[in-house]
Amino acid sequence: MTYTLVLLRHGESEWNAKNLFTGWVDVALSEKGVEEAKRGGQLLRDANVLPDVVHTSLLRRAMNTAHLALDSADRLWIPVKRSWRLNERHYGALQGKDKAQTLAEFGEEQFMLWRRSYDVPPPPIEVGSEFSQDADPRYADAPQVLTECLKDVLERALPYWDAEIVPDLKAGKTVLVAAHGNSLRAIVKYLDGISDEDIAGLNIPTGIPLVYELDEETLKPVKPGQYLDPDAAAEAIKAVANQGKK
Ligand code: DG2
Repeated sequence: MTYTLVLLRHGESEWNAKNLFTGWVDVALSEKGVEEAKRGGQLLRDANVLPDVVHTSLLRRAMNTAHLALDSADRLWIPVKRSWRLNERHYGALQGKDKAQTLAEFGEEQFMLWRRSYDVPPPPIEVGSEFSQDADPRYADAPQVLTECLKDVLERALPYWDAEIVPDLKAGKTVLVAAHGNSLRAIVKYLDGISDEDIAGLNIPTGIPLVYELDEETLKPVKPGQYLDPDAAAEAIKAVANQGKK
């Protein structure tokens, strides 16, 4: 027997469209992102992959994507669990900065180190600055986070995986995780056992469900995760990889 896990990156956000580093800044979905989220739900419905529970972050682009996708799949009634542990990686002092300008200013090596290295965080954001979340009440129960690398994201996501997601999987529920480019990269790294070096090359497209069948004993994938629209996913992955270079 296997358990079914669906990973869904939110639809395009307004800041994805503007090519800005977002992190914990709580931006809305763009119009295109709303359509992507709805289509993600249709893909689930067409494939008859029907979530029984959804886990999402505290950021509206993921929460609204979950809502729109589940509405399209006629599963809006399922329980929703939210946690800051599924938030996007905190992008530190890069939050609010233009990706292309950052690339031009710091060069490709530093840009890619900040964006895709496993263990190099961007400089911390200044407390009290425009794009900082230090006074945001939704994080009252979280430690203060001023920047994160992917390793930090995995370390804060894993306790949530073990405590909240695994029990739902073991109860036989089809679990939807509606989250972000980097929080999902962390989960995929863990599930697929991707090395610290190779994870730099993994990008996740917006709005296309990625379906895993997990072994009931090991909770590891029995085969590679499948995007429900593989052609669209392949195109969108290239575009994410090239962000900044435009
Ligand atoms: C993006 C990811 O996060 O950016 O924070 O800018 O998935 O919430 O839109 P998301 C951001 P990259 O790491 O791909 O540059």
